[in-house]
Amino acid sequence: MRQEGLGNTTEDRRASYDFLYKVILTGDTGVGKTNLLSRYSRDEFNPNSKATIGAEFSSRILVVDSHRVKLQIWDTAGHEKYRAITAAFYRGAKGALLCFDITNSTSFSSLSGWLASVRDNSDDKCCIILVGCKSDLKEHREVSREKAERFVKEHQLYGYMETSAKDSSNVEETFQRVLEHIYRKELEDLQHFTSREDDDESPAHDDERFRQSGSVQLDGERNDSQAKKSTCWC
Ligand SMILES: Nc1nc2c(ncn2[C@@H]2O[C@H](COP(=O)(O)OP(=O)(O)OP(=O)(O)O)[C@@H](O)[C@H]2O)c(=O)[nH]1
Ligand SMILES: [Mg+2]
Repeated sequence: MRQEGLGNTTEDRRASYDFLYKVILTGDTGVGKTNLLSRYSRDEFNPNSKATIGAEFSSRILVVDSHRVKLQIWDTAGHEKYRAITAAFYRGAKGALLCFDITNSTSFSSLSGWLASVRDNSDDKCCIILVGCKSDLKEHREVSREKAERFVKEHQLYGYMETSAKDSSNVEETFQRVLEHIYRKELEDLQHFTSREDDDESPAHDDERFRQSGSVQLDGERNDSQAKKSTCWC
């Protein structure tokens, strides 16, 4: 990961970022959300993880173009009893990983409910990606890739990825796809906003960084020292 010299001390550099995007993980209990996040943020897998209570978050900073982008990722509890409160954590989310377990068809059947809740409570332009977890257990598969892809099309989601927190397959790639999409959308919105300002002969927007940006290049590699974890008990 490229380290930018934005601060004077290591602590400053860790704390500083240009953009902050909130991303949420949602889906039935036991599908693997917590392990997906712990694999991504700390490169850890726990075969005996306990059900999440309320919500927890981890952060990771990546460099996109020359900008430091902080992903604040909220892992919400899938258990029915937390349903009402977890929806509150969706507020302001620019990205959502809608998770199910490929070995559990019930978790796939629940997706419509989770999706409705995300759409009701998150940012209007929230990028929602469908994630089939536990891809290392293909021999126990209950949900086909085709079925998942049909769901994506039908509900106009951003895409479908199959991941394994156990063997790390596609974990990095899934978060990168979401980050890339959010960043592009934000860029388009800002360009639209600045071009409208130019049309109005208003003073130029002072954020030239966006106008100079071209394609999205993700230089971010895992940097465990930057992964933070917090818990929110509800
Ligand atoms: N084989 C395999 N097991 C996994 C994988 N991801 C999670 N698990 C296991 O599935 C169980 C549940 O995983 P969690 O990550 O705690 O599930 P969760 O979605 O966070 O569940 P809640 O917190 O209750 O919503 C644990 O025993 C994990 O070890 C995976 O990719 N492969
Ligand atoms: Mg959990």
